[in-house]
Amino acid sequence: MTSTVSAKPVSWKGKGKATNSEADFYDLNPMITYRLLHSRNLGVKDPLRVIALCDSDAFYAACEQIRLGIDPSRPLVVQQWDSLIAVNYPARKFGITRMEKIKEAKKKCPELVVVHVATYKEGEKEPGYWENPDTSTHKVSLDHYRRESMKVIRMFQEGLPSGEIEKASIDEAFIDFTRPVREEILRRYPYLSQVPADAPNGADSPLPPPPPIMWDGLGTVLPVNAPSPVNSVIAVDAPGDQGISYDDSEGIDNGDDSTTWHDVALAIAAELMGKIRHDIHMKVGYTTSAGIARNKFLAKLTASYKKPNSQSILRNAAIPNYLRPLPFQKIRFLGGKLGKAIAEEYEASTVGDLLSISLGQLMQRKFGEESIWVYEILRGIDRSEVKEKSAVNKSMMASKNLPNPIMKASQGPHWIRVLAAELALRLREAREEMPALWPKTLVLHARQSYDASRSKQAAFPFTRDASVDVIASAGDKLWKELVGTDNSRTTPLKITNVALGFTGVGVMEVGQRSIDAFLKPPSTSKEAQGTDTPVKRKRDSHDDAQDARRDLVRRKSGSDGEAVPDRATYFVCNECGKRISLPGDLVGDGLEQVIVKEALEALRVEHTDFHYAQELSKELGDSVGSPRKFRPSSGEQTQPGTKKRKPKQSGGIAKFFAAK
Ligand code: DCP
Ligand code: CA
Repeated sequence: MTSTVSAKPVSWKGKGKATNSEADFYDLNPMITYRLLHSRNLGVKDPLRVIALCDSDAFYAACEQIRLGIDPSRPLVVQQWDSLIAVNYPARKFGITRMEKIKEAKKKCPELVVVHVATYKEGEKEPGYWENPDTSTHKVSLDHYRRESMKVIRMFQEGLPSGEIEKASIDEAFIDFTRPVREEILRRYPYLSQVPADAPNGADSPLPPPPPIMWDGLGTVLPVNAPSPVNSVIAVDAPGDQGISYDDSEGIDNGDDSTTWHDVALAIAAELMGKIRHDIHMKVGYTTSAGIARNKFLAKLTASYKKPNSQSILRNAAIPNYLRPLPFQKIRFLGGKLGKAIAEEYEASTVGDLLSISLGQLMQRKFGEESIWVYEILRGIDRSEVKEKSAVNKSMMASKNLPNPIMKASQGPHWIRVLAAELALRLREAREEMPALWPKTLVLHARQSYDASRSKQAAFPFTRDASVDVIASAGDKLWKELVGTDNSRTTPLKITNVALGFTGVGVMEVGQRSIDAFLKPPSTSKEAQGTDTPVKRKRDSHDDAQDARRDLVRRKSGSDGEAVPDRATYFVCNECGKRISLPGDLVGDGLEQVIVKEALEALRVEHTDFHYAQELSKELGDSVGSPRKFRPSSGEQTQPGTKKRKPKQSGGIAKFFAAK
């Protein structure tokens, strides 16, 4: 990696000089002390916070261009029915925009490559690129784009193991560079790691002045003084929809001497971002555009400054001139009623128009609790965190708007099958990442004309084989409950949307996994074939996590005490000395050893949880939770005369017993 900032040690003579005297923007150059630099968990208050928003260029169009191996310089659009949903940059040169009709686009560019988005059709397990797909029989599939999106996200994760990444949409993600950048600053400028002996206020002294920055090759640095181009400003919430004007300030240091340590942080983040973007382009083929600034709001705003295949950097000093001309109703959450009310109240249209309104004035009006957020966002302050979203999708929904509404109940199963195919594929793919994923509930929504949607849901069968057939038949049952049958209905039908989805998609616990294996008949269970020798499968991260948990369980409730035979159906708890056994119906002949072992592990986990809960309960005292609330799993051999309580239902082996 090339160094963009001189590593020359600088003598200590710094002071937190304010480079921007703009009273409206009061926090552009906070004093950065040794204490702040050395603190680790400042979170959103970190004065060296650096966030990027990285967005793929003309994403669906790029996905199709790469899938089909088409030259990227050829104009290409992605079609959904008779509209365009993505237009690549060569096609944009012909003036083609999204939401245009195919006919108009072809008139503008006769050599235009038009790809219709993949669709599901009934009877097919996978979506395909069919000839003449029809909205009355087919359903759009975004699966390919989701898969490609995951490839890009994985490249972010590989490129930045210590940074936080939040997927913001199918083709964009926020990256929190604060931590890796701080590590890099301390590595490049080792003199910052110690508070100098002559520092007047010890650790609370400001850092010495930063070294000069060579911005060349790092991206477009937004100008500090010149007003920003109006077009790029407009494209806040809809990058790419507007015409884009290019600013050629690449590599310019804006001729001012106001370089700050935050600028150094931005420059390092720009290096890291540039490298990741380059790798994405080389390895998976997508070009991206990024914005780099001090928070999410500004990073997003900056990302659309110059596209495609570019990155733009918003220095704190450039914030005022970038924000002032921005029509504030383009800011997310200020586009609706709130923005309209503010516009009317103050006869204002740009951010600049509102800067003279004090926080007190905002609060006195009707903007109440939102006043602080409004006041701060207008000054480029955004405290929202970059939060990694759980890898587990809590729900998966497949939905279809019906241009030809369903008029008879018997037409439902056709669409349910189409939606089931999408769900089956999505679950299968999610399980490639996380094998133990299991949807707890299947839900069916149906919207009748313009009424609100109605829904029915049911527990989803506990099976690994979530095939189209299994999902569709569960969906059909829900349909009958929700809509009835042709014979049972007395009121006419006009269903304009059907959606089928999984909710509560989570990772099975150890116990649940074994239950899954139990539920498979031995003849169809791969793992159960060949009775004694477990079939080897590829290890995955889930296995590692499980191993770690098992180690912990072994240490706590371990089988290290009494020697337990290899084919044992019990273990002896180190903590209470009790022998904990699998119930009789699980230990009969014919059950494969690997399954028994898993069930035993599940029992062990639950038993340890019991002890843990008991300890916790003792520590917290009865006011919080009585130890009586917790009990060992039903596997414990109860003393004669002891009243047997119901096993806890939360998970582990108990769930299995409950399900039996
Ligand atoms: N998309 C869609 N319908 C919309 C907006 C977007 O189907 N109204 C899809 C197609 C886009 C993808 O989402 O390719 C990403 O949306 P973007 O707004 O990021 O647009 P692009 O990536 O196509 O273009 P840009 O380069 O301007 O980001
Ligand atoms: Ca995009």
